Amino acid sequence: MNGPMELTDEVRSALQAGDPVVALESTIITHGMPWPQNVEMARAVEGEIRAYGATPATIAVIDGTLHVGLDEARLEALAQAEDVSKLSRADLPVCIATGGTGATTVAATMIAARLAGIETFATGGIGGVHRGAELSFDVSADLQELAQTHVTVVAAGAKAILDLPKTWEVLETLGVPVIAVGQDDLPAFWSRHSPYPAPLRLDTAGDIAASHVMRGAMGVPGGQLIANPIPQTDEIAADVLAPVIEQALAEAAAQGIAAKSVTPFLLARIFELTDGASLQANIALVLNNARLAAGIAHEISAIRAQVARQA
Ligand code: PSU
Ligand code: MN
Repeated sequence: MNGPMELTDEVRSALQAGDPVVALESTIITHGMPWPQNVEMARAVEGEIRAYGATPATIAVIDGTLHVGLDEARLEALAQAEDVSKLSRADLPVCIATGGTGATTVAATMIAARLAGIETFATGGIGGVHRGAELSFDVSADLQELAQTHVTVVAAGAKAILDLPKTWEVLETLGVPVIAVGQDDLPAFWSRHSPYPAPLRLDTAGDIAASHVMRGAMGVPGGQLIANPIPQTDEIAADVLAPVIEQALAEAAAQGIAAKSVTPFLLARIFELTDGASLQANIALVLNNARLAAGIAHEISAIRAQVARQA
């Protein structure tokens, strides 16, 4: 893809050299966190990836160009802008074709990463099956994307505002490997633990990278969801958050919040109701995911380099 896609110089040269690159989404910046914590988080995450010797590539559409890697001015403008569209798989080509500006969700970021040749992506939490989906049919396009697009996504699980057991069931049906890191149960975003056993467990970046490469080599479509628990010192216990989530959900229902607005509304209300504690935890878990993603990107690069030497 040429023309409407633009890589920063550092991202292009890293990819050409086969060096590790980590994709980052932008909906978490525009719709997931308030200003100015959103831009501080975005800078800190990029810094963390650089500290681990990888190149960050934050992805967004600006005036019809799909940017893979954002310079400081573009990052800040996007973080401050109001009324930026939230772009998922359905919206991304339309936005580019019509010269629009928008932030990419997990699904759209995966598509852009694959187009650019980036295999590893770090975020906070993926979208999933919303509570009450049996009536609303609200299931995030992130799940379908994981089934189709060969990118390994590092998240702290699915966001705990969702119906987690239904989210895990759908991913199982779609054949998406859901891999907990270092523990036998799945993490629950703001909390390390949940009652749900992990379908798969891997403990090292090397094993996660090898599984990613094997999936591709076998021609099995789709990516991997790496469920990386929030660090213990940063977590909020699930029983503390449960009533807060219930209240936010009740308010969303009473106000008729629907479709794309549900997730941003719930995250913003939970931040308010916890006096910012959930935001601090959210930032901490994204940083933690960025570190692991950098490690996985290193391991994938090492495997690719070894394969190239043998060929
Ligand atoms: N992770 C976060 N905060 C967020 C998101 C992820 O810590 O706001 C975003 C991602 O872009 C994800 C989206 O794709 O929330 C899910 O939105 P929906 O439920 O409408 O599919
Ligand atoms: Mn939705």
